[in-house]
Amino acid sequence: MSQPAQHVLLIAPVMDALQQRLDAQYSVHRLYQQPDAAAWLAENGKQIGAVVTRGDIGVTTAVLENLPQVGVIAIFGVGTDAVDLEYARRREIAVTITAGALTDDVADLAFGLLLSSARKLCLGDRFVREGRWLQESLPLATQVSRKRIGIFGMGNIGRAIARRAAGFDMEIYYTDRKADAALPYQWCEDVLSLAENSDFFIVAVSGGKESLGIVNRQVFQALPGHALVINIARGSIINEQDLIAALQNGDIAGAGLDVFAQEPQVPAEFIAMDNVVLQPHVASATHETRQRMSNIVFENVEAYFNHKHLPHRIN
Ligand code: 8YV
Repeated sequence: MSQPAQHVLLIAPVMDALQQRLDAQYSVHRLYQQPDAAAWLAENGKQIGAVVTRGDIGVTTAVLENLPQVGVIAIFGVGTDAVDLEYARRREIAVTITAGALTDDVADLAFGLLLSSARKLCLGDRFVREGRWLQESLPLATQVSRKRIGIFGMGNIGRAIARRAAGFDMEIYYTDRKADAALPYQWCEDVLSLAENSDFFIVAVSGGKESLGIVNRQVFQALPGHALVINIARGSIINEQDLIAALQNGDIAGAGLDVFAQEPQVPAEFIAMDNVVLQPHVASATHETRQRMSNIVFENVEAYFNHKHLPHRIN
């Protein structure tokens, strides 16, 4: 077997420490810095052995078509929705993710958003900074403990959110493709029945074709009027226009969002609403987790070029 080329194509910037490690070991090409990416690919794509990209960015099939020797797509993240896995399978390109590394951080941020939305933490912070405490009092907030939480998607992250919810003595409901008899939580057969049972509705399902726009007007209407919607998964799962309408009509009471349909663009309607807490897609963005993610990506690229078993391959 011929030695694969030790050239790495970086689709988008990743953590500096990872870029430095890759630069030290391989010939790294940064597609995002090419003024004419198509021309660069046509000329240089043949030498690329490994693609490194982020979960939220992925890599297009059009790019992969220019990489005849590529053997691995190492994703800095867990989302595979921006990679055509079927195409990768046909070409026998391995896909690796940083599974496990970010579960706790994402669950923590889901709870951070839940607490910030319910207890009006951002509003309270602005209230103090603006000196309004001197004249008035902050409107009452919503209790979190012992409420009903509905978790859409019971993968690793959904389960980590449920464990945190148990610490708040919450009643835990979830939906997924099928019930898991080992889980001590109440399964709902679909998103609508989950919504009916949710004071807090958490989107923790994978992005991609199957979940595209699935949290829509019907779901918002099935939620109680006091419900808060939290999304730490993908912007594509929620129909953003329907969410804006539901917030404007008072079908739901608020939202906490880390992800959006067209990042980094955030609809002006969300920015104008005091009952929406916004974050710039940072659920996995802690020093500790990003370091672990970097190590995993590097290990997979290294294993690939050394013809070793890829430790985090998913296909
Ligand atoms: C990252 C993500 O923020 O895991 C994913 O799929 O979207 C996030 O953890 C992203 O991949 C890095 O920018």
